[in-house]
Amino acid sequence: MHKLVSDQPTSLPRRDLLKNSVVLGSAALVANNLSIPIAKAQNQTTPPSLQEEKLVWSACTVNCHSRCPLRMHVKDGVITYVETDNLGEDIYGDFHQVRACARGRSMRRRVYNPDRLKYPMKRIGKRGEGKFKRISWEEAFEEIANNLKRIIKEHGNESLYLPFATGTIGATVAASYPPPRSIASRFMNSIGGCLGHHGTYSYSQIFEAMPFMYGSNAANSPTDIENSKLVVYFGNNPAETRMSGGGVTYLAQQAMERSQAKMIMIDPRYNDTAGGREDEWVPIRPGTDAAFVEGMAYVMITENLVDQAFLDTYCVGYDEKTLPASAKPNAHYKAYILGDGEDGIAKTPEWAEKITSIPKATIVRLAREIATTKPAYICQGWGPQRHANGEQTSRAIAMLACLTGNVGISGGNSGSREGFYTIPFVRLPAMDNPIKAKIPIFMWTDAVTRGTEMTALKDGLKGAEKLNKNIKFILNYAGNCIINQHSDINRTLDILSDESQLEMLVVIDNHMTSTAKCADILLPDCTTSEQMDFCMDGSAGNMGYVIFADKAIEPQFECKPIYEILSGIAEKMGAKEIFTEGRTQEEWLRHLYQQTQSKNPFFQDISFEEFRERGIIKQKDPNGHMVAFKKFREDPIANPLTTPSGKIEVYSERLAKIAETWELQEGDIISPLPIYAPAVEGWDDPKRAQYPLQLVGFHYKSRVHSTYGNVDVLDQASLQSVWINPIDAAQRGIKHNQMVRIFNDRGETRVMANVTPRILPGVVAMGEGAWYKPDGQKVDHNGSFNVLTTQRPSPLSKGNPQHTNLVQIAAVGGA
Ligand SMILES: Nc1nc2c(c(=O)[nH]1)N[C@H]1C(S)=C(S)[C@@H](COP(=O)(O)OP(=O)(O)OC[C@H]3O[C@@H](n4cnc5c(=O)[nH]c(N)nc54)[C@H](O)[C@@H]3O)O[C@H]1N2
Ligand SMILES: Nc1nc2c(c(=O)[nH]1)N[C@H]1C(S)=C(S)[C@@H](COP(=O)(O)OP(=O)(O)OC[C@H]3O[C@@H](n4cnc5c(=O)[nH]c(N)nc54)[C@H](O)[C@@H]3O)O[C@H]1N2
Ligand code: SF4
Ligand SMILES: [Mo]
Repeated sequence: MHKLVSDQPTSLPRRDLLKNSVVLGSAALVANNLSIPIAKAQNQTTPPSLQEEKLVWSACTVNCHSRCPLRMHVKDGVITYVETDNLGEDIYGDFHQVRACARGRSMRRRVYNPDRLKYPMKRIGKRGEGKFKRISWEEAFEEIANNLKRIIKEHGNESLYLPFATGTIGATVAASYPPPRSIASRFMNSIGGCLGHHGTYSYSQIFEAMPFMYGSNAANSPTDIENSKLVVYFGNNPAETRMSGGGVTYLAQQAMERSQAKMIMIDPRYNDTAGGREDEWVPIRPGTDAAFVEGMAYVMITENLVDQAFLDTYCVGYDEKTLPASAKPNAHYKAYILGDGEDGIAKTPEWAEKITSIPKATIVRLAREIATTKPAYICQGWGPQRHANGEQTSRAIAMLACLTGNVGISGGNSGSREGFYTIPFVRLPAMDNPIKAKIPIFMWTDAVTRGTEMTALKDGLKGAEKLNKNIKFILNYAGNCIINQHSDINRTLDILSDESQLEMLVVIDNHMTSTAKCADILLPDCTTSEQMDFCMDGSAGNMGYVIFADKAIEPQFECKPIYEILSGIAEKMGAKEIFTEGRTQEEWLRHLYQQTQSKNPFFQDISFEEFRERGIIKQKDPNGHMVAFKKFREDPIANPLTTPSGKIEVYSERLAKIAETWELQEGDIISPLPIYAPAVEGWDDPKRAQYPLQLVGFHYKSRVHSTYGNVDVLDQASLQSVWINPIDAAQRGIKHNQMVRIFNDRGETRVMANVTPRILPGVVAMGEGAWYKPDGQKVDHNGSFNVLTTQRPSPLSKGNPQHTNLVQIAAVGGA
């Protein structure tokens, strides 16, 4: 008989538990959590009570763009205490310690969490209801393989899909992303391939746009700030998004101390990176950075402050001298700024003030300061680009680096996000995907409902002119982008509820997430602590590192490592040999390490066992600080960029062609110039009459997206809230800490108001990633962001514009 499991035990009173706890990360906290069942270690021969405490190197492999070593104290098969890197110096730049943040240090609470999935399960009620019955692994493998075989027969491999899923991005064998090296891709490729995707949820807009200008996204490393006189950050918040000891925030801070560089922070929010360390905070309306740059460009041009020699030598299309022949007369940047271009509008500081809300006197003053303080590290986070007009914004910010000649020099920067060095290491080969069609990663819901209508010119398909099939099968390993992290949760739930469209959703996770609740088959994976792996791509500016993430404890409950799970399905599909090549997980690790040793002399003297013992290996970039486009700057003829002209394309002929040939939706703007474009649902959208507040998101210190979102102590350390200016709050009768409703046509969420002058009036902000907790009436009660976001993609990359939203806010119980 199958045991009925209606949902997992998610109802531990987390806030009550905290009454007994004081210190974040202290061992005492475990005692308070004893109500959480801890599975007894399997395969043990020594009675647990006789075991000595052991110390095992493990890692936090989530997608925060850091990677951190964790040193697990293990007793009686249970992790009792978590420490971090204790090797190397406490001095910046000298192989400093890579210290985990509070999230990684709370790993026990993720491993021993009441939301932990325990057994393979099969959906019983309707899809999304969260009702499951327990099944055996054998039944799970059979069920998945039989459906896969049927769907491949009926619809072909092009109807299979792997969504964006970054839960174990730092792992090596267990890596969930990116496709060229993820284990899920290897599985799909071993059974004939699947529909591909391009772009990411992180940086679709900027990564698509910048290559049109520079040929790449390269940037100087943050350590190079020690050679800068000025740091100009556009929507960059390393204090929250690059928090760890290996992360950028520490390096940038130390570098600024060395060079005594001033820091200007441009952000609608007074973010934590400003946090008292900034010289100036410039609050700006979301989506209008390009207009700010243009107002400054006007001042620089009219006051003769631009670096004309740089623009003449290295750029195409700044003025008439270098404008490509195919362009219309006066289609150059300078004419556009001075009002001699097609729109006839001079981009004066007065013009920019109306759009950005930055006072014109500030625009004039900052233009003079940025143009005359060199070198300047002009850098953008990915906040400004995660918008409906994000492609235009990201290039416009880079234009400031070109106007001031800061590209290709030490202490300067390209205007892109910080560059970093990683250690070359051989990864699990994912094999080739025979299916060449790729959808924009954000548009998977469209590919479920109208895939066969999607085309290259209308929907940004790559590798094919059109799709032959809608998506019918999704394998979601270590991702929450089906529900929590994808836009417009209510629309997605509607789409998934029609089981004739998406025929099967397999979810492999550690926890009962909102995505897991929609699974047809739900499989419990091991955490990083329960298996042996390498943790890759760690970087601290110009220092790279790799971590040996050893197995600290036995798999909990009936969990299996992903390698065994996918091997099990592959076996039923007759593809086990192709998938495993006859190796176990440990054999793969030894094999990959051996290959790395033969390619990278750095590892030759360190044996596998020594690496295991040592835990972390650090290496400095042999080239010192990374300086993007250095060779091009030194000799642009000998070292051209990879753009068609070999130069920086201020005017892009390729973009001009795209703008002419693509079928764009009304309101979508692609320009050959890096200039301001109004955003759909931006500050001047007529919809503001109904929904007057611009809502931006930010990546929050208490979570990594939704991961760690169910760890009680983290939740308490930084509560979920919506930031609202006292002026907007007073107009709505909202008090600090009061519960409010945030809503628009797509949905509603409820959360506490944080009434604070740290946000521009007319703008509200909320951390993304809080777990979706609906009440059955489609209202979320946990400040889960994506009930409010749209699935309409941005124009060029067809990326996620999740920071562009119009909403209204009202006090709960208020008028
Ligand atoms: N509104 C809004 N939405 C956003 C963003 C935003 O700014 N605003 N940001 C976007 C961005 S940049 C990103 S990168 C995406 C991130 O979206 P996702 O890639 O979905 O990231 P997470 O929410 O961290 O989900 C990771 C999942 O992996 C699971 N997991 C963690 N470790 C393991 C493991 O060892 N094994 C298995 N099987 N599962 C594991 C976690 O439990 C979690 O369910 O979100 C995007 N969504
Ligand atoms: N703690 C933590 N760290 C993380 C993550 C996490 O979830 N938690 N996620 C990781 C991942 S996958 C990613 S992709 C990165 C994300 O890194 P980012 O995309 O850079 O992070 P965000 O917080 O979305 O945006 C950075 C800042 O931009 C501001 N901003 C938003 N819109 C605008 C605008 O129009 N103009 C300007 N000037 N500023 C704007 C926001 O207020 C915010 O302070 O972070 C990584 N690091
Ligand atoms: S969440 Fe990021 S910074 Fe924190 S411990 Fe994990 S990898 Fe390190
Ligand atoms: Mo991301």
